[in-house]
Amino acid sequence: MTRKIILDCDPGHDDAIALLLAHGNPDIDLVAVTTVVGNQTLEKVTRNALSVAAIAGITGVPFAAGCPRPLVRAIENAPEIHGDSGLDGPDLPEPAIELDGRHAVDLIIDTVMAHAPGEITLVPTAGLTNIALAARKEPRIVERVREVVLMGGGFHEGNWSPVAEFNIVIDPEAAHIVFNESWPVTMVGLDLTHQALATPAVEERIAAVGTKPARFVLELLDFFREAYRENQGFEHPPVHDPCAVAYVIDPGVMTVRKAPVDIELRGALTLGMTVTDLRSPAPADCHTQVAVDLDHDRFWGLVVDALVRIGETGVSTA
Ligand SMILES: [Ca+2]
Repeated sequence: MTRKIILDCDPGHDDAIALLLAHGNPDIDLVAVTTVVGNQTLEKVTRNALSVAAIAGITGVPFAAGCPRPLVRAIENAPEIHGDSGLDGPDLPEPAIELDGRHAVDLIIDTVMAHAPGEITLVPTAGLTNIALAARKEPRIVERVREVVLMGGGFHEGNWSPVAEFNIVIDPEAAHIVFNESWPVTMVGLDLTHQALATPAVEERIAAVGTKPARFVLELLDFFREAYRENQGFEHPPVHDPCAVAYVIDPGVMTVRKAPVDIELRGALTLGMTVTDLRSPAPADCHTQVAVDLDHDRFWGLVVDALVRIGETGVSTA
């Protein structure tokens, strides 16, 4: 059975790869793409999303722009990691599709409410501003969404502070809302995504696909590698966001563990920490789980397979 997802993103090098994976995988039905301020301004990440759609040949899927700033905090972007454009490295084509006229929050609500309960999975790979506002504006989506599989946080690792991850710490109040709603949440955090390294062997597999979208991914990874070497001491870049999509496609690609997670909003040193209670056993009403170990080969196999299926001109979704 195909899984219908809404990808809420801030492209972003790894968001771009997540979008390609979602589009190219036959078990995913990408029903909407929404953007939110994060890696760069809303204007830049939205344009990037449309450019990636042009590269992947995505048509017939609504794209909508969402929140231009976090709920409470000032805007924080990540030019160190993603460059001035938010997607530095490759030449980006002109968008070939128009934005949906709706606000992303309304597109999320409309899409969830138009489908049967349990049909739509939310896959946020950015700050949680849009998702939090959608839950507040139309609380009935919380019961209706099948699950939320998000890239963000970490139970032992941080990147934007010693204990906090970027997507969570840029809008911790939004994350607090999302983690405290009753829907099932899978946190695909840094403990997992720091295993999703684009090694030279991975790049060889992608290069062997030999298409324009595959070369686009290699150009993204070239920039990403340098950014992660300079800023975070990685030899090969961790490619976070497609991990969340991969879990929806094939839960066997990673191990997960049930554990309560809450968001620190007041810590002097720990703002935005995804505080995870790993004491056993998890309470019976626990609705959150955290990703632990990645099957690296299986994960990259999914990405390569999606690129093969996309080919030169993209998979038609119209
Ligand atoms: Ca992202």
